[in-house]
Amino acid sequence: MSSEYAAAMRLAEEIAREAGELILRGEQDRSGERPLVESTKSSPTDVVTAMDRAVEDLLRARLAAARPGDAVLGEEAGGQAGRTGYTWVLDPIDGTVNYLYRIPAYAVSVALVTGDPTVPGAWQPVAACVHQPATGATWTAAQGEGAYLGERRLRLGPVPELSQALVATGFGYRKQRRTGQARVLTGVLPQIRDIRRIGSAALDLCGVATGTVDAYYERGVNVWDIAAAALVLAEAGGSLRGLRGAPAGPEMVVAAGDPLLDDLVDLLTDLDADQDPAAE
Ligand code: LIP
Repeated sequence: MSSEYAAAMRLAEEIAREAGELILRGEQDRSGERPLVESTKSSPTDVVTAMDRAVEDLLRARLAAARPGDAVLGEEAGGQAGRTGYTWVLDPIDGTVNYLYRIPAYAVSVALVTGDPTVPGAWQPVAACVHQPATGATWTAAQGEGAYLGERRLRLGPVPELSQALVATGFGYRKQRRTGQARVLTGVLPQIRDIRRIGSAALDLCGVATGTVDAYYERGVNVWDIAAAALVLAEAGGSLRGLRGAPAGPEMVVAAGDPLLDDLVDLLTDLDADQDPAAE
């Protein structure tokens, strides 16, 4: 690979791996103690650790040095304007609760996108890295140049029918949202092989690209959770969609290979999975 996007992918991988080393050094320094929770966001269980902030600071510093004109949008520090038309979309630790509980299913997610990443359907990832520090697993992709897990080129295998599909999903942090998600889950579970709740949207989407799950859906994820893994999945032959013709976004993300994607979208549409219950 020699394109500008391939160079950006290599930069994304370099800084994601450096961020992973920072996280693992912190793990060693803590020797079994839980990370420090600095604050919460949408609910008392939606935590931000000191390491979330330190990792995003590191990613931003490296990007400012390497590509000073690009914009940045990060989960913890928000948006920073640029002048190149490109935006780096960062989730310093996707799967923060897993990180807090020392469950290895968390990842550093770094994506370069064109367009406006704050508007669903108005952005396109062109370079990406999802790095899982606890295992070393590293997914990379560049637009039009394929998706990789390490050196292994990823291509979706045969796609099962819905009743045979292993489906990943996740749940939000607010009680009202979770009540609705539980309702939807009771409608989905009898129609599929089984559910997996891994706790990181980025790893869920990379799991679809890798074949460790067949599909993923979730209501309420943010662009930084999915931007990098969306390119990995697309370059592996899968795709993401919302419901009722909408693009993937906070209302709903559904991801799989065809025709399973169509069948899961239809099931979730019938279940009104993009709706929350009325507030109590
Ligand atoms: C997480 C998502 C996951 C979702 C969790 C959480 P975070 O992102 O990746 O899919 O189910 O509730 O939102 O908060 O760890 O960056």
